[in-house]
Amino acid sequence: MNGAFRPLDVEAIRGDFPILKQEINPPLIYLDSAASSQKPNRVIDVLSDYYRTYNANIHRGIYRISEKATEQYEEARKKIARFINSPRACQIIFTRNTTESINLVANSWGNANLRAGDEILISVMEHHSNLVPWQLLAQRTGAKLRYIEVTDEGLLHLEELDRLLTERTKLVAVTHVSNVLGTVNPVQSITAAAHAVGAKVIIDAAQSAPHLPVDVQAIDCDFFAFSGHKMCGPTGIGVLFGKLDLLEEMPPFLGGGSMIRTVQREHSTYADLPQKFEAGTPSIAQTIGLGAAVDYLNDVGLDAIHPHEQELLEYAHQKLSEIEGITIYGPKPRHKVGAVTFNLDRIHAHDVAGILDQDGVAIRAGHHCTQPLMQKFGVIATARASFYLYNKLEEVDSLYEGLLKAQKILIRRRG
Ligand code: C6P
Repeated sequence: MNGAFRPLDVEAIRGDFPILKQEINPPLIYLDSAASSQKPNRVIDVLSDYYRTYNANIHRGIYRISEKATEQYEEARKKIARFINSPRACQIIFTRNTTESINLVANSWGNANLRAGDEILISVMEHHSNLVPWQLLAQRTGAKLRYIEVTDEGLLHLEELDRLLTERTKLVAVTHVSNVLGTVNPVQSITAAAHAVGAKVIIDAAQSAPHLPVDVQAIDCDFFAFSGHKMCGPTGIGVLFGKLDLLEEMPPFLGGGSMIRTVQREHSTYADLPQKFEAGTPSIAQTIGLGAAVDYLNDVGLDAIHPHEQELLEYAHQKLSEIEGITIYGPKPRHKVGAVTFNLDRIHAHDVAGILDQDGVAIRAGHHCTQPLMQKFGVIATARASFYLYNKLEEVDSLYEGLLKAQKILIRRRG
């Protein structure tokens, strides 16, 4: 596969993903990439190559394979910096995942900067990863958590922003793309409005970085967090981007090896960025693997991936809307990326997922780590099909057929 073709050659892409080429019955129809994406050969090969030929710790060994591992690890940092248009590579901090990136900001920047009476503004569509760390921070500091509501259509109530943003607001934490509704939020204008009252902004990009070209300088956010495993990379590697002045003044989050300059019995001094925030042995293979995933996505081209996913979404909306007794949550496809979320009348989402699995169709069912959003829509769970570059229209047909089958089996059984 190479990046020369437009539009996306889905069959060629699928050839890059060995899990999709397995001879199994029924074949795998993977519609759960929002939970974790599949991995192309290029990433799997890079992981294997590291372990087979130059496995060593980094930033310490004065020998060839350690130097190579360090070089590849730091090369991945540069690739990721370019991928999101970070001004400098040292503004890319490697973590385990989005969750850890957000917790890093809450504990380091948050503890140092928030006081009783300050406000943190988040939204009702946040993943628990961009909610619970702020609740904990509010409990530690006496700050107050406030919410941007979600409309019935699944968009943010942005008319409320002027009222919610005041000189008390110290931080705005919003998701770029909702993992449930797929809603794409206007993070650039939210950031500008937050900055106008002096608040800092963190963007949860777990569901945007895999699908949309992102530019942290254009958004002008203060922090930007995402996970490797949702964008063709391995698990165990996440990213936090931060503005240089903020990262420089922030205290360390975790203490230990690699993050220090000098250690005395009573106190220590800390390493420069990014090492100050990378205590202990990092996820070396996974980081190098994420670098390969970024190469892969660049070669295919996010500008080609996005229209393909939109076609899948449009088609899924159209097909699923034909099903009697279905409720689809969230906005029209043009306002979203990646996912379609729904319920069938009188059937629990887990039962829907179970029936689909009999035919090899993998979707996610549950609260998707967004309980306040579920409460807003008055449900305890939904079913969600999510798409990525390797999905094809016929797989939407299989989803559709599977849902009809679920209705037939489960509604008849219940009478
Ligand atoms: N959402 C989903 O199925 P981690 O687990 O740290 O890699 O990502 C957390 C996270 C944060 N924000 C958003 C918007 C997310 O979607 C996720 C992960 C998965 O929707 C697993 S719950």
